[in-house]
Amino acid sequence: MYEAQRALASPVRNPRMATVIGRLLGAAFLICFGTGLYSHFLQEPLDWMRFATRPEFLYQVTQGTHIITGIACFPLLLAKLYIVFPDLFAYPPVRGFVHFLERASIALFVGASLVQITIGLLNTYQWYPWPFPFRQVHFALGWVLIGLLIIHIAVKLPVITRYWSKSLDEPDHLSDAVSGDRGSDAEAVRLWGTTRPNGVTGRVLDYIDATPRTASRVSRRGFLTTVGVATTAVVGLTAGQTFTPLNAVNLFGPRKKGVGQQGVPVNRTSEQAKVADAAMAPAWTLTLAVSGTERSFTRDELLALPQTSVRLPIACVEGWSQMASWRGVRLRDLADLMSADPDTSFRLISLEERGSFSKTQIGREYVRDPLTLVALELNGETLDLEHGYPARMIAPGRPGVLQTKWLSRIEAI
Ligand SMILES: Nc1nc2c(c(=O)[nH]1)N[C@H]1C(S)=C(S)[C@@H](COP(=O)(O)O)O[C@H]1N2
Ligand SMILES: [Mo]
Repeated sequence: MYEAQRALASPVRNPRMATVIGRLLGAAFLICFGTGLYSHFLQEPLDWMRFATRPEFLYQVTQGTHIITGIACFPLLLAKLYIVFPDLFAYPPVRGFVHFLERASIALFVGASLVQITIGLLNTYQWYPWPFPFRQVHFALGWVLIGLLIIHIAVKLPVITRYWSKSLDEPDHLSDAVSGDRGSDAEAVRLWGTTRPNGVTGRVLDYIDATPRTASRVSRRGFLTTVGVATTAVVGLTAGQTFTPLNAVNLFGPRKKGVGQQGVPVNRTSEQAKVADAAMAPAWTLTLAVSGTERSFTRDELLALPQTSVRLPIACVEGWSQMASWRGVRLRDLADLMSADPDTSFRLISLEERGSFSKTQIGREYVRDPLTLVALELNGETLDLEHGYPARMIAPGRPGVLQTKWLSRIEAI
């Protein structure tokens, strides 16, 4: 055990570096968790919840951030694992109950985070090589991870506070030990290292034996640069699917801006949704149902109502988004035509018969918003079948999954 640790000693494997990377990782986790919760509750709101409809690109930003911070976790988590890897061989493996809890929670934390970011990434490619429902598991794991993160931070608080604000160039415990400060050496061992069976301090002294100070500083910087470059690369080469300025270097993002019918990517096609016949049928109507009264509108009748033009993005939970121009009838006007109460929320029903997004709900804050349309046109043309012809929902700040395509019925709830 001790030999294994000795062989793995490296200038980047120290508590200061673990704190530096841990801080970045913790920040990425928290942002990812917060934006993920927001996305979750947009899709499954609790009764009392109301959501902001401005800025209209809000979800584009929050979900883009969710995917970007999730992707950033890959290099950061790998870096962190690299730094603390020798701890796997700590001797004795378990020093008591608290130590056992600490090690078990970290093992769970590492395992769960790897699963979490991997299924999240695969989801952005719409690849589901597992037998469980993605969204529920991703949501539950998010809570598990936050719980374990809190335990981890609590356990490591002494190390974190000791190394929080030290610059990499400042002498730290390890170099203090070089200069013969046995007190802080012992403290560093208590906080981080292990003790040899004969009582001589283990890792810290090893590390000192192995690495002259100047060399260690260079390779710490080198390590941070590598992690920085790797993180910038994975983020920079996918973020173009959300942030237009990076579109040209969007190599890994599953969707490209402007690629697809009418310049907008398509998520679920009419073929996958099996709606082509019903959508193209001349007999199509959109039925509105409010407190017992029903009224059906043909597409021509909808076109004869006052039309509004808006610019709103499609912002998919998978991270890609695309701004577009839409034209159609305000949902608010249709609700007023049906004399719906201003507090009414609606259920949107698609021609699509199966599929988790064939029925969605739209809260009153969106119904009353002047930008919320039953869209009939996209980017100056009749809405393409793939984008939801004859009519689809488009509302500010809503996730793409709730922008129901191929509408057939809108009912008050
Ligand atoms: N009926 C129906 N509407 C739907 C979907 C669907 O599967 N069925 N997918 C949604 C998703 S996940 C997104 S991101 C947007 C994409 O719209 P677009 O294909 O026009 O870009 O449509 C939404 N509307
Ligand atoms: Mo989506």
